[in-house]
Amino acid sequence: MSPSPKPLLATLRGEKQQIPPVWLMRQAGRYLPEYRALRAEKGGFLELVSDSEAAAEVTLQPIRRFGMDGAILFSDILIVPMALGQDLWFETGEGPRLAPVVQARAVLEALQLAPEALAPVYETVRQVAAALPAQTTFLGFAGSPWTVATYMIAGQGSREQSEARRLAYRDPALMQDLVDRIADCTITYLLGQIEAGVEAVQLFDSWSGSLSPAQFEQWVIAPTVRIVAALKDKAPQVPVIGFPKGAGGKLPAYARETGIDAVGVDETVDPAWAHASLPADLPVQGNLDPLALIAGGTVLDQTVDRILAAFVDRPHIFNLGHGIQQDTPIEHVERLLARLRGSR
Ligand code: 1CP
Repeated sequence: MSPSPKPLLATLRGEKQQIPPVWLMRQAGRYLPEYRALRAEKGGFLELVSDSEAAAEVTLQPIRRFGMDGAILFSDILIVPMALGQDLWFETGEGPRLAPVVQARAVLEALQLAPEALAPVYETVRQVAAALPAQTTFLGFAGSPWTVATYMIAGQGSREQSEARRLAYRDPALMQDLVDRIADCTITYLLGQIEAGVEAVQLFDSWSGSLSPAQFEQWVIAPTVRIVAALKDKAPQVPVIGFPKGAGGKLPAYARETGIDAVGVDETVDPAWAHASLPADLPVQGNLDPLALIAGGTVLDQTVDRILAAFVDRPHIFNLGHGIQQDTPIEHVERLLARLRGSR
């Protein structure tokens, strides 16, 4: 096998690589000193995201430092609620906050997409696309409707997504309208990213794990089917990665039913089980425990080797099972990459 010009994109299209391409979720962020410096200069996270030149620079930082096979657009899943008119800010040391929370129809009805709010993101995409090395694949992304809804309903990250799950039982029609509205906006947003230059997109469903099987069908699988179909209609050449974190035993149904081109697997899933249970030849992305990366040493090496061995017979994109944490030593990322690149 000769190496592909864009190994990550080729893998997403079903081509197995000798050495799996790699990128890390949240690879642009606070574990990098060059990120912390630029964020301090700009004043905060939202300032960084809305400054296209700075956001493009942050997107490129892990590519320059590590030569990752994929560059992920520097933005956030909460840009969609912001574009729908929900105020978004960051509490220092805590995280994102949204107001007002969506618990009643009147609040939902007041939300309307303001397309100009997404314009800085498309400008970031254009700048990154012009600067990226030829072998690097450019990934756009959005949150999945369920995960975005959990923030819109609770106003912040929430334990077991209780507020959203309660609302889904109490008023399923309201929940459906909210999920539909987020899905419509997500389709527009991802098509905008594609038009501006991303080559593949990932749907982050970070909080799909708290749903019962029937709710998972309704709030995760069904909206994903709709989004993937709409993207395929307009941009059939652009692969879609679905990442239903915490889906566990519901992964095979998700992979079969949604139409996604590749599936992200979190670290709680046994890679050998994933290989045996997922459709043959479906590209799989994952699934190193971010804490094994922090641990480093032989624990890291053994965990990496086990993942490589499990997915050796299918297209595999090496990644973490969830985002990289801010106290991850940079030398451990380097050790991981050396292990992968020397693996075959
Ligand atoms: O510098 C800072 O303080 C901000 C930290 C930060 C960063 C670096 C946030 C706030 N967002 C981001 C960037 C980000 N977020 C990216 C950029 C590209 C990359 O991967 O390098 C991406 C893809 C996301 C996606 C995202 N945002 C998700 C899905 C992935 C995941 O980790 O599960 C989620 C759930 C969010 C919400 C969010 N944004 C930021 C925080 C701290 C959170 C979590 C809040 C919470 O649940 O309490």
